[in-house]
Amino acid sequence: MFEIEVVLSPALLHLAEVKNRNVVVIDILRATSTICTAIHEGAIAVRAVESIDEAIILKNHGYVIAGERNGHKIEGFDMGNSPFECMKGALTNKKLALTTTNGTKCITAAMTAGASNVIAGSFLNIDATCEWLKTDGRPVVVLCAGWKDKVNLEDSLYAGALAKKLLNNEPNALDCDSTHMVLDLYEKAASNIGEYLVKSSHYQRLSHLHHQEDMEYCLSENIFTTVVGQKNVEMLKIN
Ligand code: 3SL
Repeated sequence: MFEIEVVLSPALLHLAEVKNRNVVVIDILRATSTICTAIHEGAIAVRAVESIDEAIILKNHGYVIAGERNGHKIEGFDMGNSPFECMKGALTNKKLALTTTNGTKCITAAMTAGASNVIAGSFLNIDATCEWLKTDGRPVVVLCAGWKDKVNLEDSLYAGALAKKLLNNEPNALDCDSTHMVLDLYEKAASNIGEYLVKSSHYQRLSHLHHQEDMEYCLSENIFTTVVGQKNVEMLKIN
């Protein structure tokens, strides 16, 4: 039986056992989907940083800098947080420094908490990520980035999808109520996640900012098999 704990908000991370575990950080819309896409599209590494100032320092060390606050591209940055900006050779053989409202903070929090590996979760590579975690075999903590410490639907749904795959559809012996919750939620929404998410607050926020195409892309399953995890302070291709 695979050991798995879902942390529904970064505000709850201090309650989870993280040491010697693999932590999958999820910010489906859009940070971790963008990170996976950047690496898949040929970026050498993505450095997730918390502050705008840290990113600006990295620009002076040759990084392309990207980021958003509340969904808006940061003024003066090379890119926002759209996965499409990472495509068509934009990052080939380049290093990206990314700072976002929620997702990149969770990556640094998971690293600081002493995770064995920090993995970027996305629907885009969910099966490959699941296989990597099963092969590694360590217990898994799924950390949902949410929105400013609040729980959100899209990260919870991915947590449910991943838990279902990791548990081979056999959750009965599971001793974690948050994991049961996301499994039930996923069951309800799985037939059409995009439609289910229309009511969610971040879907609404990104719709107003005209990011529908990004959302459609971020909810696509298994369009590549690149698995992305942290080595030292950077996220890299790990398979
Ligand atoms: O909060 C985050 O990390 C972002 O992914 C939010 S946004 O989709 O870019 O607005």
